[in-house]
Amino acid sequence: MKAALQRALLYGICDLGYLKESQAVAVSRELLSGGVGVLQLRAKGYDPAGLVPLAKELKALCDEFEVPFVVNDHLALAVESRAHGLHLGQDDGPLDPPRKALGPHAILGRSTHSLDQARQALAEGADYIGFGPLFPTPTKKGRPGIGLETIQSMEVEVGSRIPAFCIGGIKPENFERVREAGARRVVVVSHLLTSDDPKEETTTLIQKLT
Ligand code: TZP
Ligand code: MG
Repeated sequence: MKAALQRALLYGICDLGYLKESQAVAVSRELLSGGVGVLQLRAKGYDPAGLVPLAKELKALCDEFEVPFVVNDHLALAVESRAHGLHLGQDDGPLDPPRKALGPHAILGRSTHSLDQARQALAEGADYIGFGPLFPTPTKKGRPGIGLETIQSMEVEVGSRIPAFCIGGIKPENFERVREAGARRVVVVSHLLTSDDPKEETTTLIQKLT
C-alpha cells in the first residue's frame, strides 16, 4: 500500500465528528469512488473498542479500492482491524512501537504544525505527514492556523521525500491560494463530509490537484 500512498493527492477522513456511525461506510464509499487516495478513520471521544466492526468494514472497503486505510490515534484498533496504517499526533509517542506492532509495510503518518516538526517527522521515519492546520478549523478546535508561508519550504525539504498533505480549513474558496502557495497534496474533511454529493466534490477537488 506504500505505492498507493505515493499516488495519493487527496486524503479523505471518515470523521465521526461529522458522520453518524450508520453513515460512515456509505459516505466513505462515496469518497473512495470520487478518488481519495487514503482513507482515515477519526473518532475523537469514542471508545476505540466499540469501533472494531466499523474499522473492519472500512478496511475491507479500502481493499476493494486498493487505497490505504489508516486509523487515527489507536494502535490496538489498527492492529485489530488489520489497518494499513496508523496516524499519530505530536503527543502520541514515537513510531517504533507501532512499527513493531504493525510490521515494516505499515504506513505511519504524523501530524505536524511547523516546518521544524515536518523535518523531525521525516527524520524519525514517518511515511507521510499532515501539515497544518493552514487555517483555523472547527474540525481541530483550539489550534491556530499556521498560514501558507511555510508550505513551499516544507514541500522542498520534506514533501519531495515523503508525501506531505496540507490540512486544515481547506475548501473551494481558498483552494487556489493553497495550491499557489505550493501545496501538492491535501486533506479535506468538513467540506467533503458536509457536502450533498461527497463523490462529486471529491472528483472536483482531485481535478484541481492534477
Ligand atoms: N489536523 C489538523 S487540521 C485538521 C486535523 C485533523 C482538521 C481538518 O479538517 P477540515 O474540516 O478540512 O478543516
Ligand atoms: Mg492523535
